[in-house]
Parts: sequence; structure tokens; C-alpha cells
Amino acid sequence: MSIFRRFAKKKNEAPSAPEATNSRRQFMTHLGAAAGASLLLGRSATAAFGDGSAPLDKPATAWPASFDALATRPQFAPRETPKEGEKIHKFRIEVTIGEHEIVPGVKAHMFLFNNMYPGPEIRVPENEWVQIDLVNSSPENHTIHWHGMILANEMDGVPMGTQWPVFKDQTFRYLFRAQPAGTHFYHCHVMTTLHQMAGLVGSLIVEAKDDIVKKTFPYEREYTMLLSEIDTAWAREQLNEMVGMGMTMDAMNKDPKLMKEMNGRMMGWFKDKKSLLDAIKGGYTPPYLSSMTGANRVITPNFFMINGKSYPMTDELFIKYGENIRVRLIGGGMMPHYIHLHGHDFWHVCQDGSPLAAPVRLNTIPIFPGATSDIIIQGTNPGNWHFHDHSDLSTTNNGIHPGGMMTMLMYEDAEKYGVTFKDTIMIDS
Ligand SMILES: [Cu+2]
Repeated sequence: MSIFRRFAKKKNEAPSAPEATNSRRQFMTHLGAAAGASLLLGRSATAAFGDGSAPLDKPATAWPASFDALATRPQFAPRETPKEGEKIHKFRIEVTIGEHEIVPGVKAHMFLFNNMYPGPEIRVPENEWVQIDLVNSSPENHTIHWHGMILANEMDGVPMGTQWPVFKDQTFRYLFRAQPAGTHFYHCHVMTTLHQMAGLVGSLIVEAKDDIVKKTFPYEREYTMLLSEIDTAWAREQLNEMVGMGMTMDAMNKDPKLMKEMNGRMMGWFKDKKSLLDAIKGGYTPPYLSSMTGANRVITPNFFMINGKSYPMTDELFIKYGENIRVRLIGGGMMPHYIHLHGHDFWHVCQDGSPLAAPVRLNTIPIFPGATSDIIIQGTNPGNWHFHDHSDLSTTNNGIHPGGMMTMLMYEDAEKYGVTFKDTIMIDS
């Protein structure tokens, strides 16, 4: 850090050219590989270490003119309620336990939203009202958190935080205005690690009224890719334990006295830090010390999915020469993924739903848990191209490559452009 500062200062003092070259050479010698790496990125030393217009020892003093400091304010007051005559888009989402097939021969018992994993994609126009009835037909309790939505606190879906969890045979009605526009998602917030991994996640697309992405890159087709992973053995053990515990909680829910006594003691829920410390003094053992919830072991995902399927059962993306497609990537699991497209660069156009200040050209995009990125792929290079997580662990099924988070970008008109390809879905490696 100090060396960077010294070098930048020297630059600002406008040394003569030979002196500057000499400084750079000394800098390279002293810093060795680290400094060399920056220079090897293809930037000149001047550009890499400050060209005087933005010296590295001074913070920026102005953002671009397009920056709007008020842009994160909700357009509509989140605590408003629908007025007479305003349209409300209504959905019903039921939670059950069922079997989901990840790849042939691998079925997992999971929680399902409307009998699907991931849950149904909810699409609503920006700023319109959305009403979702969460119907719980499973023996565990759940909520739904609307990830990315700016809504009233009571609608945020945090159990013991903003609402009581929704017990078996209960229904909870969520109501909010769909703001802001963009690619978002929803997931259960009860024991999130397990409930989200074990199925309770889905995409929430809020369609912009005036979509800068569509205006800049006209497109007809778009794809949502919800990325997630599961440790099948851990999920199975935990689900078994949780279902048992859910039944206990269900009994408590039916007896108000028991519920009051519980006072958030189950599953590590306490009103505040003091009540946790008091409970520990009184003999309470936090679940991370002696598991109340099954096996005490670190979670190790063994299946990596795009929209609930692992390669080769993942859905392909189709494109034609000259076409733009929009791809909405959602970090719907617990691990970061690094999605890479062969044979193309693409444009990163939105992050967490909002358009970027300018599209960014990439060939690999990190998708962190909880984040969403929209990209535009332009049909510029006919063929069938791999599109996959570049973290190799995530391209396996139960430790065997190929599998996991892989799919293909397929040109429907590839043959017309002379591309020949093998008629096979598995790579023999
Ligand atoms: Cu849940």
C-alpha cells in the first residue's frame, strides 16, 4: 500500500521520462511477481498505476453525471395498501413434501412449492400489487422472503422477526407492490440453510415498464437460470429431524400456553442476546454445540443444479445467428458460481435487478449467493457452446465429472453456417 502511494506521488510530481521509467523498473524489481502481474494484464504502467487524472493516493471526488443518489428510494411508499380499483395479481403457493429427480436415478425428498423445484416463476409488472397465499400442507413450518423487494416490514417473511412461521394447515397472505423492477427471487426463511436447499426457492421477475435492456438489445427469448446445490445426505438427515421437530412445534402452536413458554427457544430463536445468555446460564445448550437438528457435520454439496437439474438433464439455451437472448442468473443456493460461456463474450447488463451504469463485456460472471445478474448473449458465433460454472467442483454429480452446473448454448441454425457436431449429450472424459 505504502509503495503504491510513494509511486503515485512521484508520478504526480511529473518526473522526467527517464526518471519515471527508472522508478518503474525499481518498482518491478522490488515488488516482483505482484507488480508484474498488473503490468501483464495488458495495461501500460501509466494506466495501471495512475496517469495523473485519477491519482491512486486520492479518493474520487465525483461520480459520473448519470449517477442518481436517490435511485435506491422506493418509488412508492412500502407501507401503502391497495386503493379501490387497483389491480392485484394473485397467486397461491402450497408447500408439500415430495420427491424431486435431479438426474436419472437420483431422487431426493424435498419441500416443494406447488409440487415443483424450483418453485413456479412469478412474473409481475413493475409497481403493480402482488398477493400470494402461502398454504402450508407440510408437517414443518415455513415463511416466504421476497428477496430484493422493497416492501412493508411485516411482509418480509422472517420467522420470529417479522411474522410467526406458518404452521401446518395454515395460510399466510403476503401483499406488496412489485418494486423495484428486475430479476429477483423468493425463498423460505425458516431454517433457511435446510429449507432453501431442500427446495423452497423460486424466481420472481418484476418486468420493467421502460426496459433499457430490451431497448438497447432487442430480444424475443429469455431464460432464467436459478443456480443451487444440495448435500443430499445432509438434507435427508435434517429433513427427517425437522419433520419430527415441526410436529412438536405444531403441537405447541395449538396450545397457546406452550407457545408462550417456548418464547423462541426452539431452533436458536431468542428475543434478544440477553435472553440467550440467560438461557445458557440456566442450562440451555445452543443447537450448534449439541445438535437438536440431526447430524453435526459440515455441509458438503454433492449435486449442483440449474433450475433443479444437473447436467446432462439441464435445459439448453437456444439462439439463432443475429439474435439477442437475455439470461437471468440467480444465486439461489449457498455457494458462489462462476458462469462461463465458450466462444463468446456477453454483456452484463443488470445486477440485483437494476441496470448497470453501462453494460460490461465479460466471458465469466460470478454469481454470489443472494445475487442476481442479467446478461445479454448475442448470436455471433454459430455452434453448440458450453455454458457452465468454471468452479470444477460444481461440474460434477456426486463427485463424478461431467455433471452439475453445465448446459449448452445451441444455435438452431448452426448447420446452415456449416457447423458439424456430434449427436451426443455426455462428454466422455
Ligand atoms: Cu420452510
